[in-house]
Amino acid sequence: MIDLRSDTVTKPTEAMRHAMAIAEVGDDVYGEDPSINRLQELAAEMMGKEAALFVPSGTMGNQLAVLAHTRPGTEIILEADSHIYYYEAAAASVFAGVQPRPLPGERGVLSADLVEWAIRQDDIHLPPTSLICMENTHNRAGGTVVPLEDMRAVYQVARRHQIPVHLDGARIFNASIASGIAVKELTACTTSVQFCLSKGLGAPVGSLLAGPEEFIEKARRWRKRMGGGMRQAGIVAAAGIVALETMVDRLSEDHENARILADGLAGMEGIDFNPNDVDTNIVIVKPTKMSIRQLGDELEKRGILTVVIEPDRIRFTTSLEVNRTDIEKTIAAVQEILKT
Ligand code: TLP
Repeated sequence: MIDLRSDTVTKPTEAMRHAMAIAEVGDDVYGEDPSINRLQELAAEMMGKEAALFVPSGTMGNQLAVLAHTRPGTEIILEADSHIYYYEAAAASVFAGVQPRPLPGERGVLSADLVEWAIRQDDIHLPPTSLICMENTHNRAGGTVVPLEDMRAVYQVARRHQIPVHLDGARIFNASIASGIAVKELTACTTSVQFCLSKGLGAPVGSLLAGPEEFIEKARRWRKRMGGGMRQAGIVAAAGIVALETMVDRLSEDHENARILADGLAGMEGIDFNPNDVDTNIVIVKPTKMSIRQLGDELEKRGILTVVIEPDRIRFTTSLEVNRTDIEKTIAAVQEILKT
């Protein structure tokens, strides 16, 4: 199968499996797992933050951030297609008791003016704004890179109003590689950041939440409360260290493959999308000659897996699980399906 459903389908490399086999471990709830401690220090350093916390998933990382930054009855501003709003099963409302305030973005980019407009005045009727969230790269916008100047503008507004900013940086390394902007420059525009090891970086499990020391201590308490104290999880953290040390640069291969796929699909009659919207490893298209189900099913019959993300849009995601030949086969398959 050619698996283009997501970069979450990536499997650990041999080097990761070896590192896992020999990982030094301890009880992380006592802070005694050397592999987790090393991973957290490395992550904090790479993100330019005081501290970091290893968490089982990106969703948990984001939700611990919401929990640690806010209090019930407040409101969080986020982009209407962001993962925290769209794909986390209303967790922010369920656990943190906050009200989401989704704002429309342009290619996933929140306008600083709109954010400022949405910040609540001090009024007994209104929920105080307690957090602003951004996402880079932006998944549902098509893996788009949020430009540094837009992040800076939102951060300046947030600082003026003394509101913290959380970045869902599940694919922050994709954003950095594609834009040539250092991760630390991007994260300098946020109070906290969550990034995933288990996507294009290939590690089997885990994400990191990074931010100020005091915030991370609060998040650690929340992680325990949510049952996320993982004991000898150094076994998986070891793979995460390999991911951070050796897998970041290779993301450019995924971007090249997505570019080839986008260019290949762009000329086809029966496919509607703008290939210039493809910045990283995600290609989202809209078939115009057949239903999304038909296209997905026909691709699957030919051994190609994709994901339906809207009733009329399908997503192809490149990762280390697919190579150039797979991409060429995919382009040929779509061409053949559209002709019939
Ligand atoms: N995204 C997954 C699905 O949940 C949609 C995917 O296949 O793309 N932030 C962003 C921007 C993400 O794309 C994801 C995963 C997460 C957070 C959550 O990470 P996990 O799956 O580790 O909870």
